[in-house]
Amino acid sequence: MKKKVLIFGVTGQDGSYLSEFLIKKKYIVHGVKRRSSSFNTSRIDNLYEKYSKKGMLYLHYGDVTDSLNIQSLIQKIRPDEIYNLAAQSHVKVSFETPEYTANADAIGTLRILESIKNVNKKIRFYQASTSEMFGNTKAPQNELSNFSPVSPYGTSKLFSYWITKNYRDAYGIFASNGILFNHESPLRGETFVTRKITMQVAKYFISGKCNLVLGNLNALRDWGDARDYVEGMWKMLQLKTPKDYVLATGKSYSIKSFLEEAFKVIGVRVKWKGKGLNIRGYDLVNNKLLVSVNKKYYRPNEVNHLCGDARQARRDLKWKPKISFKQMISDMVRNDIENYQKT
Ligand code: NAP
Ligand code: G4F
Repeated sequence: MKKKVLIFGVTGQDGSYLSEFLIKKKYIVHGVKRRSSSFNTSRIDNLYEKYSKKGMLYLHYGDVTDSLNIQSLIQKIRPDEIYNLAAQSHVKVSFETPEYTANADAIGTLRILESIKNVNKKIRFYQASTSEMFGNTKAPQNELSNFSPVSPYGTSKLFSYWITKNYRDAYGIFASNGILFNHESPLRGETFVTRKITMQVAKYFISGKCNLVLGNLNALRDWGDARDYVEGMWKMLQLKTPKDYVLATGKSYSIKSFLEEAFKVIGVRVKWKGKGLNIRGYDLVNNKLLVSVNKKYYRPNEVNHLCGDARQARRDLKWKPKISFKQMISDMVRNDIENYQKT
């Protein structure tokens, strides 16, 4: 009998890579997509085309703000494993939609866990926890570091982290938190800083025009590749006993460094002038303006420095990132160039 898996958040970056990974592992994948007035399945359309007719991928309408929907999906599908990747995942947006963010990112997890408790306590559960829960706790951060979130997103995710632990301890459910540091890819959402940068780099390469306007360039992030991280999620659910794990590369870079590296892929070097809100980046060779800063992209609170210590995952899961920072950026830029050429 093939194992069945249910993925909330299947249409997102990680949902797409995880589906592909699990189909290769011979799972039957059921994914939950939201009803939307425009198409929202572009990241999984190719998988759906290839695998739905073979009975390896099914999509269902649903929403983690709807308990009845969650309960009936779990009852109907009877999955062996559930991955909760569904979230309003944009930190800046969480300051503007705090109540919705808490409903989806915090209570959504509780709804799924409560359904698991009611339907079948043997279902294994993965919760997409995040390094944002550490806030400004000193780097490097690991499973023992203090949580101190500084956004509605981080705070909502911390509720989910704790409720996942509570249900594990109280009801014996196999429930694990993956505390994942930033991970990117060619499928990264277009409003996250890395993708925003690589898309503009591609545009500059093709058209000679670039209008990149960013916020804080000095924050440090530990950026890995999503394709490595979905494997770590799966590994967590294959252990004998459930436990929480940090997945990270252990190296962090500023937004400025990411940007310089992305322009290097197309052979452009960036020259910086000015400071703070007046900082600007120019093409070293022709002095064209490439990047400026606008206050509107700053957050009311910032997480300044994330750098993960994933030694526990390396030891127990035999997990380590394979794709380097440079390779990941190169893949993202090249993919955006291809996309740009198609339009
Ligand atoms: P993403 O691309 O933003 O995908 C989020 C997914 O959740 C999308 O499929 C989205 O659907 C869905 N969703 C949003 N609200 C929902 C709701 N109310 N009900 C059902 N589905 C809903 O995020 P990602 O980068 O793949 O990240 C996956 C998960 O890991 C998220 O929970 C995120 O918070 C967490 N995380 C991400 C990172 C990272 O660096 N990528 C790091 C740590 C943790 P639509 O496509 O319809 O919007
Ligand atoms: O790309 P970001 O929006 O990612 P952020 O806030 O680190 O959150 C991502 O990673 C978390 C894990 O640590 C996930 F849980 C979360 O779901 C999401 O995937 O911003 C990264 C940094 C921030 O310091 C931000 O202030 O980039 C800075 N930044 C500067 N200019 C910008 C911009 N961020 C965005 N989105 N857009 C800008 O124009």
